[in-house]
Amino acid sequence: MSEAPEHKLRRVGFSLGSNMGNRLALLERACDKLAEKFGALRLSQVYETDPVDCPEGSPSYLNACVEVETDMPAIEILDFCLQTENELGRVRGDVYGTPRTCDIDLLYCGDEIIRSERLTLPHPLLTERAFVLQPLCDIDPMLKLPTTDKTVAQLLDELPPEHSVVRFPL
Ligand code: PH2
Ligand code: MG
Ligand code: MG
Repeated sequence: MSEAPEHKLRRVGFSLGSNMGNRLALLERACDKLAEKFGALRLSQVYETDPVDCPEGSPSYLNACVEVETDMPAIEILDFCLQTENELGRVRGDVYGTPRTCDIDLLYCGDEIIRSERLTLPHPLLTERAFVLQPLCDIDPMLKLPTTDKTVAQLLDELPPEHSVVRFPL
């Protein structure tokens, strides 16, 4: 009998973003909380990025990606992300893309494909966003998501250079 997916150790990726408050400190705190929960992290570089699909005049973001290994069910990981965002002072606005202290998006859980009311995996916008693909390439440029034959490096290469993503010196 095959193991239930929730009992399998698999690679789980997150996108971190902040465009309000002390952005770098907030990303660091998010990483600390992820490390506390999941143990060793694979960390990308940090990038300063143009806001994409955000209200006019939104401040620029700092973005990064993190990968962990865990057997935790995806929906519990999602709940952990939301709880951590709250702990980091996130207040949800009614308008998409309002400035936030910290956004923690679950990007992928191994080969799981999920389309439920609360969660879509892999993250539906991942393949269109340089602010996610660029840091993912730091972690593993050869990574392939279960819904595409292309590596994240290929996907990034094929994106039009619409939005600036610049390495943020630490
Ligand atoms: N997050 C969004 C919308 N737009 N743009 C950038 N550059 N970085 C983000 O993290 C981001 C965004 C929704 O969560
Ligand atoms: Mg997001
Ligand atoms: Mg989010």
